[in-house]
Amino acid sequence: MPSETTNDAAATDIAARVASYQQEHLLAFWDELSVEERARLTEQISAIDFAQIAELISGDSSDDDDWDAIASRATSPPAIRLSHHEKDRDELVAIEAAEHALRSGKLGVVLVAGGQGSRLGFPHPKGMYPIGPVSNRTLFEFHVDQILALNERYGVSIPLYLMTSPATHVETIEYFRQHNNLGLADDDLHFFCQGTMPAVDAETGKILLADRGEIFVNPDGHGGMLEAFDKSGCLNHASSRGVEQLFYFQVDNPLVSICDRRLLGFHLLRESELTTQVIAKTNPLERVGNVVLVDGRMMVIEYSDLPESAARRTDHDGELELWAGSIAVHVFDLAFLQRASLDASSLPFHRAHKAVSYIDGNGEQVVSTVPNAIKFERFIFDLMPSANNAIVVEADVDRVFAPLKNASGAAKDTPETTRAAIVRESKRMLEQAGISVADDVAVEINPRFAFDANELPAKVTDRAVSRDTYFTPLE
Ligand code: UD2
Repeated sequence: MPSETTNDAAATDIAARVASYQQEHLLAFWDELSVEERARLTEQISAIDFAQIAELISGDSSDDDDWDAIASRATSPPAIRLSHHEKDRDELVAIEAAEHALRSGKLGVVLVAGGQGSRLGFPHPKGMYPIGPVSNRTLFEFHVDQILALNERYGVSIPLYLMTSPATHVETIEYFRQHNNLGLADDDLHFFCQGTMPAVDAETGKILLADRGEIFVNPDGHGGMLEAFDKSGCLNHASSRGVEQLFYFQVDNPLVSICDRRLLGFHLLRESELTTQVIAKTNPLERVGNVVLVDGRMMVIEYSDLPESAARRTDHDGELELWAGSIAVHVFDLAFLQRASLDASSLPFHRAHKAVSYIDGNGEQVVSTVPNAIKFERFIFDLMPSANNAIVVEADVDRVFAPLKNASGAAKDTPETTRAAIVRESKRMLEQAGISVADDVAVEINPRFAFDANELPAKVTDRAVSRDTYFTPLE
């Protein structure tokens, strides 16, 4: 324990801070720590907002919400459906608006890549996972190739803001450095690291130690993007570059349609501050967030919180009433993000019960396989209720969503299912262009080769593809 006689003002200060929140155990091994370990622990403790943690442990949390009551008031959100009856006219106007915004350099892209991919069992940032069925391109390459293709098509340079976490930051930066930013100019690629939150013992509320001189922390959720984007200077950077809309997506989905023109177009036409791309759920209990309207505001009810009776409700046509499944693709109005980032309460913390191994009061490692701890996380979709004119735009799941979540062998969202979806979509494009593909042949199209099916006939000379082929521009 730091003593008064150490003359170390910082140490005395942290001792007082932990004591006033009954977290003295964090300094139980202080006397055994090296100078460096003490400095690191002091830094960690200084960064913790103990009052906030105390409030989160004891106080209200959005997880105490009465989901039965909320779900009973939930209806389907304002939406542009695929089967929209004014589809053609509206859509053309929307796409024109989107292309105008793209050409005018008003778009920026945020990629959240702070997760550790533990379910996938890949010991590197998930974006480095080689997923290309023929090319073996990584998830990061898939995303950057799309941005480069948009740049070429619209004569712009769209800035990419890439969110990492302390666990992925250094390796991600090194990966991009070693690969020449995958072709992006230095000023078009910005990394920012999300914050962390300490985990607490679920019974006692004591903050857990990962080691004798180290507090256990976890990334603060994809909602940490709001604070980190602002604090890192990226928000100002985007604004000073003239960015007005930000396209947001997750690293795990190689089929994502970056700056999707239909999505972006309706977002602009409806003057929405937050527009979410959704898929129509085929199963009421599907494991995706449900985008709903409650008391006039749009929000997400996670599948785990949605009571089964509400999930199964149908409308007069027999269709699921709460049909809109979130695939975590959003367009944010930048001015809305600026406004939200000034309000500390914009995003509540959620509590997740998880198994966390820790160091006990005797300095022994306790390995836990059952949920013994509470982790605190923010979710970016909690911005929805404060956004004006928020809408959802439906997309065809086969065209835009094939997330890589699990290791081979799992029932879904594995490397195999994701690769198969990429091949299916590439095949669809080729066949739409009048090019046939033999069964059991894998095809993959780099968007820099052909952005859509219309561009294929001029570039592919053979009308039939009979062996695995990666369509990519010649370097
Ligand atoms: C998320 C959504 C779910 C659905 C699905 C689509 C939540 C709670 N659920 O489920 O409704 O839309 O995605 O794929 O969001 N990430 C960070 N930092 C963090 C945590 C996550 O950057 O602290 C990133 C992570 O790298 C990944 C993404 O956020 O790209 C999703 O995280 P996840 O895999 O934990 O979300 P999941 O699949 O439970």
